[in-house]
Amino acid sequence: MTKRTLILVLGDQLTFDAGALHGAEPGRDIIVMAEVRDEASYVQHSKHKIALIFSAMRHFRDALLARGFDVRYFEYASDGPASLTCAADRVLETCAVDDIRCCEPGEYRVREALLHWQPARPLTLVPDNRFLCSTEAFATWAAGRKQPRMEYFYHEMRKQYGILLDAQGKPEGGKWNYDADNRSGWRSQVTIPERLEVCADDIDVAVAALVNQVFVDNPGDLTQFHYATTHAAAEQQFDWFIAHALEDFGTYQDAIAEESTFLFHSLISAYINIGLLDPLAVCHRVEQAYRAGDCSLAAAEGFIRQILGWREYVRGVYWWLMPEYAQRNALAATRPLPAWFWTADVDMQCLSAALRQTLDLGYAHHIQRLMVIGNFALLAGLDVKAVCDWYLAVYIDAFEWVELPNTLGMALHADGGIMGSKPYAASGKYIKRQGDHCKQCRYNPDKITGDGACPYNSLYWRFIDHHAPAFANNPRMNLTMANWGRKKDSEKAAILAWADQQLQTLAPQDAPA
Ligand code: FAD
Ligand code: DLZ
Repeated sequence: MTKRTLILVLGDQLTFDAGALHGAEPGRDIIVMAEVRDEASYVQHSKHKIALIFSAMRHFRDALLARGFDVRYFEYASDGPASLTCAADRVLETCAVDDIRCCEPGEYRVREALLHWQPARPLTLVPDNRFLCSTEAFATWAAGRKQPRMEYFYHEMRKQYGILLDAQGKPEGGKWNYDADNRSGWRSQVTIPERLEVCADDIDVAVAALVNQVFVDNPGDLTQFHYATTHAAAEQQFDWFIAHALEDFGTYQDAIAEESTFLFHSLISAYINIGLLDPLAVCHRVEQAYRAGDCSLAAAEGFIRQILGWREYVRGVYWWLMPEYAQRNALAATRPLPAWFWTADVDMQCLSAALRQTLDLGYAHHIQRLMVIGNFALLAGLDVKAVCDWYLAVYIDAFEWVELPNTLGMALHADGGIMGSKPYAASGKYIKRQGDHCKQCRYNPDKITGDGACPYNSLYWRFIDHHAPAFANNPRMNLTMANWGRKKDSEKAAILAWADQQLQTLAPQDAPA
């Protein structure tokens, strides 16, 4: 007789293609899904994230039911199971099954919980086949490399999946990377297309009411919830992106604009992360658009690199180095997180805008996360753990496997240089060049010290000065170090004193943690 299996489906594994559902049979196997307190409150998640996950879970439950599956679903309730394992235990009490199956969780924390669980039946964790590089393959690739850089990993992935290759198996157009074409600052005369509306259904409305009631103090304004919660609606959003935004995605990938929250970004990270879109299918669609002449090679390559390259790479780094990775703090950054990270009440226009949209919508694009918010945290030496916890909480797409390497590694350079060969540190000049926030700002990006000087400037030089020993042997920092070295001692002293004063105002050392 074939075995009857309890299949535990987590809130970010919402796809029929998930390994745990392979071979699952309606009428025989039992599927368990649960909205639980532990997952909803291990950080103070954005209301958008909880709403997206609960609503997408309920829609997926209905899709499973429509295929005839026996689904035991726990909607969020005060007397409901507190954890995923408690939910499964409750079902095990009343249902006779032979074994339990679950897809490998995305986060180390949840994997540990499952491995320490002692269920009534044997548990098998199956690999998460949605990722294009297995954790083992990544560890093998990275082991023994002095510098396991994303770029080389990405070349391997392009070859392995045959994406954007020419007939000889060489990179399409002769180059692997067209980043040099993708760094334009914002030009305000460019027209930004209007986004495709998402229509909320009864499930979305019920979930929003629940989230507003239970998670009332969490960040996020659900009157501005515009996310797709089904596979079909996520596909529509992605279709819209291909037709209306992909062509300009590359050019303005690094831009920051006062007048646009989303620019030409795809907004699909959360959909891919929870299973509403498939990463390989997304890459194939973008390649098709290029081959059909609908977008430039630079746009297609720039987009595919983010998914086939960066997304897989950060996941590889996470599982390769956890749990030790989460403890890293290579630049000994310990300053408390300022309270305005939770209110956006700060005068720097770029920072305030990025924080405002983050807190309201659960979204900021990559350059806002990296070069505006992350850059401030890096220059100010904010506590690594506090910053990582904040990023994990506020973004709709945040799961530790992707959030941690991006925040701790890429933004804060706290991993000692795995995610980046040099820190992503920049002065106000970079922000001025990439966007138009400075025009509205009370600070002047061309001034380093004195009233009205943009704080990023003095903080940048303070950062360079403080970490000079750490960067002394880094050839990519030579120019910056030499520029600092050429300044007169009196000028250096004035910059450092001004920076300390700025820090004391913006991020007091004695602020409550
Ligand atoms: P687009 O700009 O349209 O990019 C397309 C897709 O590429 C994204 O949807 C995403 O799937 C992928 N992608 C792009 N860059 C990265 C990257 N560095 N790492 C992984 N995938 C990438 N992404 C998350 O999904 N979750 C996070 O919690 C997260 N935290 C971040 C924290 C920091 C400090 C930084 C610098 C980046 C973080 N990112 C995170 C990566 C990236 O910023 C987001 O994926 C992106 O902004 C999501 O918006 P989008 O879908 O419009 O992306
Ligand atoms: C993020 C999240 C939230 C907010 N709530 C739930 C939940 O109630 N039930 C669930 O199964 N999953 C939830 N998730 C996603 C999990 O936290 C996610 O599966 C882990 O972070 C592992 O990646």
